[in-house]
Parts: sequence; C-alpha cells; structure tokens
Amino acid sequence: MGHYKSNLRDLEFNLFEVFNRQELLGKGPYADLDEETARSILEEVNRLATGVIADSFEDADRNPPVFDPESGTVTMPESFKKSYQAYMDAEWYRADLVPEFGGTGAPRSLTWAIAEQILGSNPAVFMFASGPGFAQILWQIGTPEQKRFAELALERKWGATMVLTEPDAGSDVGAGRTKAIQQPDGTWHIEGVKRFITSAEHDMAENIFHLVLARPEGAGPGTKGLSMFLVPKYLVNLETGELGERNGVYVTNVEKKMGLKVSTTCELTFGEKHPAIGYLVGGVHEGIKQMFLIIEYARMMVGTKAIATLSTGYLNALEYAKQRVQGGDMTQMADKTAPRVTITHHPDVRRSLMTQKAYAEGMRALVMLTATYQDAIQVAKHEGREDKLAEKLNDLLLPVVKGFGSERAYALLGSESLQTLGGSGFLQDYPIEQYIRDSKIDTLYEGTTAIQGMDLFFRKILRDNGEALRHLAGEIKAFVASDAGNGRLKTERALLGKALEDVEGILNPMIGWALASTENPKEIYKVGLNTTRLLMALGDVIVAWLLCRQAEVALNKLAGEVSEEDRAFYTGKVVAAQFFCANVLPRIAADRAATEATTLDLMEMPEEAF
Ligand code: ST9
Ligand code: FAD
Repeated sequence: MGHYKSNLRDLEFNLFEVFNRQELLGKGPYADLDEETARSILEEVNRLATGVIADSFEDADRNPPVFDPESGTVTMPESFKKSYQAYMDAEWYRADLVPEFGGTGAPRSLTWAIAEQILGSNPAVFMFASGPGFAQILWQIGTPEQKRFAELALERKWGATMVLTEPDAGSDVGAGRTKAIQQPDGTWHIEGVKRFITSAEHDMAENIFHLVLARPEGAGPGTKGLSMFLVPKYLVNLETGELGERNGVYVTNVEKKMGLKVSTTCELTFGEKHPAIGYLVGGVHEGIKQMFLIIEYARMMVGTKAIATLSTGYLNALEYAKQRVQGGDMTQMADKTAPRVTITHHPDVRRSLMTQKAYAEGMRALVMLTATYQDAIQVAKHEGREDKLAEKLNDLLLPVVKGFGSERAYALLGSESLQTLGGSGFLQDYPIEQYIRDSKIDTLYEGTTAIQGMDLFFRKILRDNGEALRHLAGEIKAFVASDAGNGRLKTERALLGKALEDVEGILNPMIGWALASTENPKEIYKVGLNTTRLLMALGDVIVAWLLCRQAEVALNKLAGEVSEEDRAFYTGKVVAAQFFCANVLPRIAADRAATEATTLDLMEMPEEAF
C-alpha cells in the first residue's frame, strides 16, 4: 500500500450531496459532462493518485534532485519522473483548461476535486505539471505571438514558472529590482537575480518558460511599476515551433530544504552570461494585475495541498489507531488485568482523531464551497454576463482557503496526526513526518499567513465595504435561524450563531481602528495585531457552518434506508459537526475578548525589550 489515503467518498459527498453539482452538468459550459462521467473521472484520478503518482513520494524525498552548478542543470530522480510522466500522459491537466484551449470544460468544483487527490498524493507532480495552466493564462492575456507560443507550450508540454521573489523582495514584491531594458526590435533584456523560483529547472520538459515581474527602466516604484515578461529558457521559432538558441536565463542555485525536496526551488539569474530576452506580456505594462491571475489560482492550490495533506495524515493516523493495542479501557482503569484495547478506545485519542477528521472534512468543504463560486463565475461567463457576487465571494474565501487552511493543516498534522502514532510517528517508517516537513511551506509561499490576514481584512472586507462578507454571514444566519436538522442540530445552530456574533465582535473594533487611523495613524497597529486572529476565527466559523450543512444532509439520509457503510459515513458527519461546534467554536469568544482588549503596549515596547 502506498502512503496516500484519499477520501473519494467525501469528495463525492460534497460534490453531489451537499453542493449538488450534478445540477450544473449536461448543460451550459459543461454540456459534454454528466454525473456518471464526472464520477468515473474521479475514480480514475484516484487510481492514479493512490498508485503510480504516490509511488515516488518517499524516494524523491530521500533522493532529491541533483543540481550541477557548472551547467546549471538539474537531474530529477528517476522514480519521480515516472510519476510525473504518468500524470502528463493521462492529460488530467486538461480538466483545468477551457475548451477553446484544448480543455475538457469541467466545473472548477470537479477540477479542484481532481487536484486534491494529486496534491495529497505527490504535490510536486501537480506543480511541475502546471505548464499547461500557465500557458492558458498567457494565451488569455498575451499578444498574438504569445498566444501561438502558449499553444506550442501546451502541445509540447513545456514547464513554466512564476517569478516574483528576490532576496530583498519577498512579501514586499514591489521592492523588486530586476530590470527590463527595451531593445530597438521591441523585445526586452531582463537583468537581475530572482530567488526561490519553483520548478525553474528540471529535465522533464524540453523547454521551460518563465513569467517574470521586472521593472522597465524609468518605471515607477512599487508593484504598479512592475511589468510581466515572458522569458523562455530556449527561444522559439513561432512558425515551425522549433527550439532556437539558449536564452540568457540560468539557474544558479537550487535550495536545500526542510521538505518538499523534489520540488526544485531555484535562484534564477538573468542576463549575466548573455542577454535574457523577454517579451512584454500582452504588450501592456500591467504586471502585478496579470501576475495575480496566476497567484489567485496558486493560492487556492496551496490551500488545497495543505488540506489534502491533513486528510491523508488523518487517515494514516486512523489506520494506525485502529490496530495499535495499548492500555486498558478507561472504565477499567483500576483493574491491571483488564484486557488491553486498541487506542481508538481512549477518549483522548478519540478527541484527537475527531479534531483531525472534522478539520480535514470541514476544510475540504471550504475548498469545495469556494470552487462553487468559481463554477458560478464560469457559468456566467459562458452566458455572456458577469456574476459579481460570486467573484467577490471567491475573492473573500481565497485567503481563508490559503491562510487558514495551511495554518490549521500544518498545526494539526504535528499536534494530532503524528501524535496519534506515539513514538512511531517520529519515524520515517510512516509518512506523517514527511507530510509535516512537506506542508510547512504552505503557510509561507504564495503570501505568508500575515499577508493573507491583511488581504482578508483590507482588500476583501474593508475595500469591499463588507459586501461579500455580509452575504456569507447572511447565509450562515439563515442557517442558524432555520430548523435544519429537525431539532437534532439545535445546539449546534445556537453555538454557530454565537460564534458568528463573536467574529463580528472581532471585526467591528478593527473597522473602528482602521477608520480612526486616518486621524491617529497608530490606531492601525491595533488592526495589524488582529488580522491573523480574524482570519482564523472566520475560518473556524465557516468550517463549522459547512460541517453543520453536511450533518443536515446526513441526518436526512439517515432517516431513510442506507447501507451499513453509508450509515457509518453519515453518522460520522453528524458527530463531527456536533464535536466541532461544541469544542472549537466557544474559543472564538476568548479571541473576541482579546481583540476588544487590544492596546498599543506591544507596539510601544522598545525592540530591546524582546
Ligand atoms: C510563490 C509560488 O510563492 C509558490 C508555489 C508555486 C507553484 C507553481 C505552480 C502554481 C500553479 C499555477 C498554475 C497557473 C494557473 C493555471 C490556471 C488554470 C485555470 N487579488 O494592495 P496593493 C494586485 S510565488 C487580486 O497596493 P502592494 C492588484 O492588481 C510568490 N489582485 O499591494 C492591486 O492593484 P489594485 C508569491 C491583487 O502593497 C495591486 O496588486 N508572492 C490582490 O503594492 C497592488 O495592490 C506573493 O504572494 C489580490 N488579493 O503589494 C507575495 N492583492 O489595488 C505576497 C493585490 O489597483 N505579498 N493585488 O487592484 C502580497 O501579496 C502583498 O500583499 C503585495 C503588496 C505584494 C500584493
Ligand atoms: P519575508 O517577506 O521576509 O517575511 C518574513 C516574515 O515577516 C514572515 O513571517 C512574514 O509574514 C512577515 N512579514 C513580512 N512583511 C510583513 C508585513 N507587511 N506585515 C506583517 N508581517 C510581514 N516566489 C516566487 O516568486 N516564485 C516561486 O515559484 C516561489 N516558490 C517558492 C518556493 C519555496 C520553497 C519558497 C520557500 C519560497 C518560494 N517563493 C517563490 C517565495 C515566497 O513566495 C516567499 O518566500 C514569500 O512570499 C515570503 O517572502 P520572504 O521569504 O522574503 O519572507
């Protein structure tokens, strides 16, 4: 058995029982897809994800890619190449593409369900395989020549990267110093050093194209002065599709990392040996806006990766717990001769397992909910209109998926999943230690958690005048006020209502301080002291709401005829919602009290006092 334990049943439960995605299929943009086909796609991806894709997960960690500084090349582990090739051969990446660009026309909810399985099985496969996705964005925003380039990139399965970060420009992308110098022929020469660039070198594709943020000479400061350039590793003859000269962009270092070792993290040097030729994307100077098309996708991906890892971490822990015999049942504590039981009998192990289950399944539902808004955006586009509300809700939820999802997943993998295995969890005999190392990055890249918290408050709530949040809160309030669960979820609905009030109690003073900061600038520090707290509290409330919605569906099913397997599944859903509401939500009141008591003491403390 491989390391990856998928949860296809729960993915299908979300898609077809909670969010009723079948209602969208067979018409509009998804005319060629029915429920049966969608289910068979998921099964096929599951077979791949639990098989050949998972196969290299451990080996590629123990035998990571080898960098040759002389040639600037990377040799990938053979085991990993097989996993990657299997994914590329199956062409599941097409699910993410629009039909006009060789895609299958699948709803985003289905494509994120596909993605979850690959990201849980071997996340670097998904990242190395994102060339076609990058190509689609280039095709959407590029000049006619760049569209042709994008078509070739798709056809030839070229690799791709997003290139923002520099030694002095991490969170602060606008501090980037990489220069772009216009040439008489209309091309640009890029000069500078970027770092931490994922997938910038490997030996699994004949070409790699970089989408690079650089500052044209004379352009203004900050992110708005950056433009996006297409910088291929090999120049391309667009008529014949043949590769031409080696371009002047080279990998000059590959980082040694704590985890996710098979994903190459590269220093990329432009124009040192010979000119690095770049093409201004779309012929317009809108670099940061263009890059955010990729970043939005990548933030969803990173959150999904983290949540998928927690899910397989939990299922591995569960399997172990069902077999590990240790100690007697607590009711027979005093009897030293009492039979020994599996650790699933111990209340504290049950608490731990249920914490993992509730978060893993609740956060999967959060990904799916976000994806349903992306479906709505697609449907609207197909009908030649815009769904502004769905766009705003998607925007609102992205920092929650990414920031809250990655923080909770990483914390729980360590404090609960590994812990369930006792000392054995610390060994490389089990996959959880690698899960922890591989998922730590999720709270860091694509914008750290601090950045997600600020994005949520300033851009997604304040700048939106709270419109999307009000809509979401309205839905939660309507659920609280309903008779969902026929009395069985009454306590949970009350706890949910109180927790939502507490989140509003965190948010309202923050809005007050933000407004007051126009008079007294230091008040903004009070906001900054609470943005991460808000992100986490909002995430917990949304997860609780989604678990309750799942419990409502489950209770309805349990009222009818169900198989034994389904009875267990639905019972687990009801208990997960009850457990989460009772054990997690009350803590938000303490967070609210802490927010209300925020002072400037910490900010006024001299640095030496740390
Ligand atoms: C990285 C990569 O870490 C890690 C993994 C890579 C894996 C590769 C594979 C990924 C797959 C991708 C596949 C391709 C896609 C396939 C698709 C298929 C269908 N939302 O607030 P301001 C924009 S990479 C939207 O003033 P500052 C907006 O244009 C490195 N747009 O910011 C705005 O203008 P306006 C990741 C946003 O103070 C403008 O920015 N690095 C958003 O100048 C300026 O906004 C990071 O993520 C948003 N949420 O700069 C950096 N926010 O306001 C983290 C901003 O007029 N740092 N814009 O609309 C930040 O995000 C900073 O907050 C900052 C601040 C840089 C934006
Ligand atoms: P810093 O920005 O220096 O942050 C340090 C700490 O300060 C963090 O805790 C941060 O939250 C906090 N902080 C910083 N600014 C603020 C603020 N204004 N308010 C509050 N707190 C703040 N980049 C790419 O362009 N392309 C890639 O493909 C890519 N892949 C990566 C792969 C890996 C393995 C790694 C490690 C990084 C990758 N990155 C990539 C870079 C990544 O996006 C950055 O590391 C990340 O954005 C954080 O920047 P930084 O490391 O410079 O940290």
